[in-house]
Amino acid sequence: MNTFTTRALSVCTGLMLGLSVSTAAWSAKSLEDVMKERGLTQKDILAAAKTYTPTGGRDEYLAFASGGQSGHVIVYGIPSMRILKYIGVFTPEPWQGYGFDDESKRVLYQGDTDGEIKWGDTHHPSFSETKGEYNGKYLFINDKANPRIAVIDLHDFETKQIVSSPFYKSSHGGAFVTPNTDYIMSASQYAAPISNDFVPLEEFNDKYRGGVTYWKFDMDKGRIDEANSFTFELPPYSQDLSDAGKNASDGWGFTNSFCSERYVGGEGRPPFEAGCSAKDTDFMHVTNWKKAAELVAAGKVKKVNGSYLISMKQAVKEGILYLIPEPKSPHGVDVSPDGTHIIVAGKLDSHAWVYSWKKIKKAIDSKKFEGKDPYGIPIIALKDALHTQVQVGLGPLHTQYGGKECVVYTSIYVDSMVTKWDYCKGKVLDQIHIHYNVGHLMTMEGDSVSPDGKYLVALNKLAIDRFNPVGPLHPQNHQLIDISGDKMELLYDMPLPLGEPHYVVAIKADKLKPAVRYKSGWNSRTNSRSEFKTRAGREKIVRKDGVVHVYGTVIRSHITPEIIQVEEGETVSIHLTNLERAEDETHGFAVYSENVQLSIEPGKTVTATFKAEKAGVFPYYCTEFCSALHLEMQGYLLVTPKGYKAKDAKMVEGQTYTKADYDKQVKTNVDTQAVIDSVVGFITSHNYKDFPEVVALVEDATDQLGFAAEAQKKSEGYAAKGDYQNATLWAGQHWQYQVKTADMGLRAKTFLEEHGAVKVK
Ligand code: K7E
Ligand code: CUA
Repeated sequence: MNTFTTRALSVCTGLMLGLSVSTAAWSAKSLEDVMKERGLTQKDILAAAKTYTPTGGRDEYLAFASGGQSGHVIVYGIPSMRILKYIGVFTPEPWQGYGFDDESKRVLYQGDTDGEIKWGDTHHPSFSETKGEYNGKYLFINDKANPRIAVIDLHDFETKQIVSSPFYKSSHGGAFVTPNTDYIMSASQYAAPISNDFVPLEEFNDKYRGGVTYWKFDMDKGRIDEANSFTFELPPYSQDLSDAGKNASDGWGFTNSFCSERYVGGEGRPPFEAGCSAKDTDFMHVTNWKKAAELVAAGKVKKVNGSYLISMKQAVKEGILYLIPEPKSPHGVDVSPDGTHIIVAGKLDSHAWVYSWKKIKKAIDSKKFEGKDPYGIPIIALKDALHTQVQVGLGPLHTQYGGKECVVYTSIYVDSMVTKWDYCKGKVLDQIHIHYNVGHLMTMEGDSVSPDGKYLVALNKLAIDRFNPVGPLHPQNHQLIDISGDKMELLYDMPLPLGEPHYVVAIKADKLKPAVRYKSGWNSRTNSRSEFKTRAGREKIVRKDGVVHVYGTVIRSHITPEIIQVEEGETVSIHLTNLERAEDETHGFAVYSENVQLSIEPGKTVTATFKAEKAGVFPYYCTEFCSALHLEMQGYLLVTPKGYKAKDAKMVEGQTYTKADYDKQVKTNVDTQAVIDSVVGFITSHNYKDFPEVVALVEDATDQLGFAAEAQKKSEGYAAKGDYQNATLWAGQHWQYQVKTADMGLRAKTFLEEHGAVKVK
């Protein structure tokens, strides 16, 4: 057997052999044996069967969870609960090169007013919607620590934009979208001066403010339009969560608050927690965004800090801002799919309060108010807004709508429970204990106008004893619950060790159409052709405006150029284009001591710019095990001392080659070509053109074969001149290209075999 087939066999079939051995050992045991051995009950087996996803299987839903303190978004499948991706949003994420390449740094530091903020506290993800249905195009998420909203494109699961509020110093009540994603709501949290100046606490009532921003979203561009966004100035009441009205209540927004006492603790006064929970009720803010948008369009709203700000006075005058009492220290505010009801639960009240939009609207239309708050905002009386109050448990937080009419699920923090109840009739239907202290909870497509129900995920703050101990900081626990029947059934515990997941949203997986590659030379962050796009054979090093621009490429298994020489003190800008088209053929790029880590997915062009401060030798390499000769995907950045003169000496090679070596390599190449020919024969005799994945592989293989031909020509040229050193090396390179061709060819062949390709004439 020749060298190639031996290697190919060891690489390709080793895995399969291993698998069949273990399958045999596994099947020798019966299900009963395994249950006994592992102490599993029938119920466990049923739960396993409902969640287990065999190899190659897909999930019905994809969930996008906030990564809390990590500043990331975590993507996982439901019901398998397998984690699929961490998306870097407000925090660098090295695997994606996010915050390491120039292109993504520009996104990460967008909207960063005070230097380089490298983290965020992500809370609430939400999908873009069309007519209230998730459309699978974009995901938004807020940063509570810094008042920011990020836009993630679901075409490639990358963060594309970050905007920052010019008014707030924190923001919790975002991101919540209006039914056609005209706007993304984001409310402030901790009251603060609207300016960036120091304002003493004595002026809290007069100068500290809250607010709710409606960020204008342009669905075609996939970007927030800051210039046409606007903010309602609100009292310093610690605005909390929000939700946008839908259907019946479309055009309106609802925002909670939790310290309408306007209390400030410290300096010998009782703490915030005492003063902020003194009153029996707080205020729900009701804002009319449609009318506000008209005022903005009509030029009737002034700009403050460069952005439209609707003062409370103007909002009251225009009749677009109201308050309604709500249960003490509320948390979630959730609008029903038909928009007719709004549910608010107070953390310090065991009841969930159900409001009727019809009643609220009637009070607004008939100007029936019980009074005004200190800022002149009309207050609608509770009795004129309330539908019912239901005792759901101690410490209710958030509510999600299920697939059945009037049925909702509320997280009960103190009791560590989920309560299923009927908000139309006002009665509890079922309760389930969870582990432990649930925050948000989520049903499938639960925020849309037509929730699927089916599964519910409880996002538990404390895992305590659920998992193997890993030190004082425990993972958080996402618990999957089957809600398809009358009784809720716990299916699975998933530890999440990345940060506190405040909220998660799940979409039907088939609504997402993610790309497998970029157009060649693509800047993914701006979604346009990169000015640094480089083609094979056109690699170059150009010095311009004091910067050494390296236009390079990566392809299995080399980086071009392999040597970059600069002088100490020069700024180096390395632009790399991945020439691959095959699915999942990403290359990485790291340089010793320079904090460079790029992720170069097929087609992408990315840049790393840094100053070569010190003279020295800096190896660089590909960080993805992309091919058999991945380790050889390397090079040197040589930083010469100032004024360095190259010595007049030749490189001495570590190995010398003879005609015998050359002949041996040529023989191997001939054998390998025979393997390639047989694979090509298989592919072309099948309907491979019907499989885009295979077409991409064939294109890449053809490229590699083209390179192989060039290498062969060089090798033969040197051989003709009797230079067997270079002839052997180029023959070896010829073989490398052949191996990569064969590697892709075999992958294509396997794909065709596994996907029912048929023979063609
Ligand atoms: Cu309840 Cu930020 Cu929505 Cu945490 S939040 S739980
Ligand atoms: Cu490319 Cu390893």
